Amino acid sequence: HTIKYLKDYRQPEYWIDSIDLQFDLHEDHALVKSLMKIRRNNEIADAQTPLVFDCEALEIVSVIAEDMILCPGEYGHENNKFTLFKVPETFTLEITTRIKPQDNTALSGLYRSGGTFCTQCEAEGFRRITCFPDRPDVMTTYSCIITADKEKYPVLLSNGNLIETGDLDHGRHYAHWKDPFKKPSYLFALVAGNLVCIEDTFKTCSNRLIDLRIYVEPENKDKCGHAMTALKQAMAWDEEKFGREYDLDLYQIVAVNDFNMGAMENKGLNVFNSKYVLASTETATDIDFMGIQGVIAHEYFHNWTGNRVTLKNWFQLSLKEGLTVFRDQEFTSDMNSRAVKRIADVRKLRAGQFSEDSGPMAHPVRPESYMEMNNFYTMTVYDKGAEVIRMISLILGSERFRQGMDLYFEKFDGMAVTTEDFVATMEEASGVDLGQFRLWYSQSGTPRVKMVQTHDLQTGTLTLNFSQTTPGDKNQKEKSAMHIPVQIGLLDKDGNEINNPNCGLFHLKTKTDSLVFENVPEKCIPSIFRGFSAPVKIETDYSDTDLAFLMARDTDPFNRWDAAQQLYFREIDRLLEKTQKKEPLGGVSPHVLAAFDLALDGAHTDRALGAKILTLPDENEIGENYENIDVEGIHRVRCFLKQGIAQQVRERAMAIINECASVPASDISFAAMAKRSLKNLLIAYVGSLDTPADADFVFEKFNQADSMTDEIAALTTLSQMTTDHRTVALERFYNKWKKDPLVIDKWFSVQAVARGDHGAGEVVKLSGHPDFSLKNPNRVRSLVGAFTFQNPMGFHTPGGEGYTFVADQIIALDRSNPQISARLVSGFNHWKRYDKNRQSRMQQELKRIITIQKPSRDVYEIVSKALD
Ligand code: DPP
Ligand code: ZN
Repeated sequence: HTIKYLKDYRQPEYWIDSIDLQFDLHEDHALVKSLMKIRRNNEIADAQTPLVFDCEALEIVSVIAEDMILCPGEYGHENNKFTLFKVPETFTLEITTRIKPQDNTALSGLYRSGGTFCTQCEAEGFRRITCFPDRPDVMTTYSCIITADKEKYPVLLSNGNLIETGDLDHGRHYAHWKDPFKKPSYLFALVAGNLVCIEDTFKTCSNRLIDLRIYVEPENKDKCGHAMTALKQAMAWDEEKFGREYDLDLYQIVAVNDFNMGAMENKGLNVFNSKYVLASTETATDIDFMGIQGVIAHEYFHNWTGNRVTLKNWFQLSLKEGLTVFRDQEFTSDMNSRAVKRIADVRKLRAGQFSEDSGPMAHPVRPESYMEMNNFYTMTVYDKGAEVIRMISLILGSERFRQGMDLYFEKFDGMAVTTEDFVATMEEASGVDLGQFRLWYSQSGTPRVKMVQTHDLQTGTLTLNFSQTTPGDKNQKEKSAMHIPVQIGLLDKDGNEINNPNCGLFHLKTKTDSLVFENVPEKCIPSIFRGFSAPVKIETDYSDTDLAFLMARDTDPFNRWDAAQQLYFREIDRLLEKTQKKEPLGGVSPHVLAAFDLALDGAHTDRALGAKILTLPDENEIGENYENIDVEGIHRVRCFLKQGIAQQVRERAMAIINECASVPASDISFAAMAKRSLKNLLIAYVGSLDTPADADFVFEKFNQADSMTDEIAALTTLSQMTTDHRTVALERFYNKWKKDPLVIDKWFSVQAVARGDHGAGEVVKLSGHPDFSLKNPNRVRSLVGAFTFQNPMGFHTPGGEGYTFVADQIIALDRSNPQISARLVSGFNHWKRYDKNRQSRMQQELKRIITIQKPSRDVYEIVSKALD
């Protein structure tokens, strides 16, 4: 397996000015005819330069160059490359290939999902359809004719505009599509199936009427309304916030059940995992509704950040993904609650990206090398990439950031560019120097920032002493100091903001630096990294009292939540030390209980934020604080803390649960969602006490539930209890929903994450359930993925049964779908952070995985890095 390096990037040797594709779809194969107009790139190629295209898993049927039929000896076809040894400066080339979509279990290229043909070409799937320079800097005009059986596949779709349709002999028909915009091959798409659509229109800022269509299987027609609403919101938002108008006259979305990713932004024809389209309040949770709104918007925003301006090479992936995640985060913030969105994103970043940054797959936001590109659709590229854009917008200010974005679109529309082009444009538009800031793209690892205060009350001088370090890793042994934006405010003893000229944005650029505030004669509390102004690990000298004060009084809602987290972490750390010393745990500290109580008061005014503040960090988030992870200790201590709190607040919790009970299931306004989230959180606290009366109470909530949000929340709580209601509820839920695959995914997940202390037996048994299948990525994620990543006690069962189970699934999956298999492997990435027994068992499984016959490149890359 070869490694590709950014430093080796060269321009393509041949350009493809246009490609006319024709697909003949049949039950056991598809014929793909591709007619290309080819032009030598004289900047780097000459008459001696062979033409080399990518091709994979396809049979070449015929090759015609300039009307001349070539024999197999006149072109090369080996090692996934198609070669013409000598070609003229410009010529036409027609290649016909035969592929087997029906056998394509990797779900990359052209494949079948149920009765529907669909494509996924990002990153390198187009080469599994036809021979082509399958790289994002080759931008081409596409047309596409699809022919298929009319009865089985009445709907035939591709990118761009529909030119013509008609009937053919033998019950077949065709559709001819043409995309006026040049695009890289990864944005090509085709769909053929028996689908129905819901339709709507959107009037753009220049009064153009756009047709909007969402295609689904007939039984799902009544579940698309929310996705359509989200699409129209996203279109209006992008006009208002970024001045971006949609360009084609038609925008199509297709939902399919079998999909490796969340969704795909193909030009004018997004293909979606049905999980991010289909929703009704009976079948989808509030989190699902939010997820749909966010992903629909994300793919829509790609039309400008990704499609109109695309990537020079895959190392630049964050150019479109970091930027588009930033855009979808801003959209969600504007549509709902900025603070709540920020908290959710930071939790994800800390638990997922920080852990990636400290493991064997650590890489910069702009990676320097990869073996398999699909392994680099990571939280570092996406979420840390979005943080980098957020910091740029903070440093520039929103007005100059917008000017920078305008200039970016103006300069690079229709081009394939780099993250460096982006940063340079931001500098050009704003006059701000981002020289040192560029390290965020090239240096891996999470910086640690320490803040220590010295306050001289006599002179009224408050000094904040900052220091930063980033631990070395394989990418860079020594790390340079980063440009870290620190958003700062000062609070007086009553929680009022102190006006001081040094409040606001502080630029930490050196290893150590101090910020001095004058005229602060009284005790005050600094609030730093407001809104999580930089993706760093923060250490402070706050006392528990300071944290409780910030949790109650900070005017920055994110920092109120973060102070609560720090308070919980400290309490957990204290308890963890006790369990490790085998001392009795005693009780929960009174100041933590008092702080929780106070937050419960606050939850009356902002329920959504209240629910976040009252949520304990999960076991992964806690583990991330320790170099050596004590699986049982963390589990035990967290349960202890949760129960301690529950005992204390039981009565008040019951009152709030009742108060929030009245919201109608059909109401999916943010306020209604907030009520449900607070109520269900408190039900979970009560359930953690696990008495028979609590079990009856939660079971009653389960039976009364009229929305999926409430139903799954009660089921989740029950599934962690010892009551017999657990089995009854799980069975009842299954029988009620067995026809709806997205709901059955939830049923698998609930059980996959519960009762890790019972070992891995339940999940092994579930993998034998008739509804479990390795063929459907959502199902694999819902059982095996949830178990691996969200059930530390189960996955890390000391006897190793969890490891063996997951490794077995990885090995089986690697034969059919390497992308999904490789995702699961990363569950073993942190093996060196566990005790000796677990280390050796995990290492053993990694070795077993890599010694199977021909592991995929995807799995090989992750495992070899983990074992290194
Ligand atoms: N479909 C994936 C995304 O939108 C990859 N482009 O992030
Ligand atoms: Zn994306």
